[in-house]
Amino acid sequence: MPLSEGKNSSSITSAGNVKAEVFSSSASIEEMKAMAKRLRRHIITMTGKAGSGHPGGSLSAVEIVTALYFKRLRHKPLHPRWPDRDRFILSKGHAAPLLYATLAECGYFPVDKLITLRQLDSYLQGHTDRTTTPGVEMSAGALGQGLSFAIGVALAGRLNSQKYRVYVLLGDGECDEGQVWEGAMAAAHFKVDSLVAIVDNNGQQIDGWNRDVMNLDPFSKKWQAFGWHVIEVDGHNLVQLIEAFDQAKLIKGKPAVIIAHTIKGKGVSFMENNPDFHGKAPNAAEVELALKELQ
Ligand SMILES: Cc1ncc(C[n+]2csc(CCOP(=O)(O)OP(=O)(O)O)c2C)c(N)n1
Repeated sequence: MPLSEGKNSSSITSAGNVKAEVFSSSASIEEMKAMAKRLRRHIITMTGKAGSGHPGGSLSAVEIVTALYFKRLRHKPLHPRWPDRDRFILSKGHAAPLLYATLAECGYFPVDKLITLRQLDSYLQGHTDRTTTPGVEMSAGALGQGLSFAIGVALAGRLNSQKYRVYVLLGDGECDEGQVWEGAMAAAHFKVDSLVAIVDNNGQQIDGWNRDVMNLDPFSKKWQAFGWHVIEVDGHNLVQLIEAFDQAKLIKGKPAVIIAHTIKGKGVSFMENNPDFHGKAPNAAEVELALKELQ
């Protein structure tokens, strides 16, 4: 069944098909591109309806999350706490609209819930809450903590002889936080090779360009110096992302980081590289324009 409009319509989702519980990886690149566009439309609609939220850093990470959830992550949308699932940890918790859209498309909860983003009593709050939202692994929003959390989850898997892999998505601005580098040191020290960090390297943070706020360069060399295997990709290229996940799996005795070069606001012309849309929702006219571009 091709990816098509409709509730939980992914060809790879198991929603509505209890026999195929483990997500398969049969989606084609074309199907995944269509899904990426669909996720972008959700992000625009959700934040527009809420009148608040973080579209820029959600849009930049769409392909990263698509490649994981629809190709490489082993998970069961109908059984969110399946003990052997691969873990996806969203450390940059403000990109919650992207994660919610993805989880809904996978079948963790109905797609029509997405428009309840940030409403009182909704389980789709502005930042993630693992106690209320099916499929969310970590309550996040305070930046800098996800890598440490992910190391703990990976080490627990090792202690329990479980085979799951742990993926954690960080923002590049988030890497200004000292705790990220404490985590980086610990992961290498403990040889956490079931761990993959992905940095959404869109070059911007809340107040503008990283190079003006707090320069991170030489970014790749920093990770190498901390003992990580570094892979750099075009973060909007699904093929490169999938290959990077596969390469990371082969690395033994050290953690891997994928530095994904992306564009903040990707896919919507007036949002691209525009820090105004870091934490500002599109108004009604902007929603209309954006959705037209994303047809
Ligand atoms: C500990 C902490 N300090 C400050 C903030 C406020 N804040 C929210 S998003 C953000 C910028 C993050 O930049 P980046 O990680 O690059 O995210 P992206 O550009 O991908 O959205 C900041 C400073 C926060 N959420 N947590």
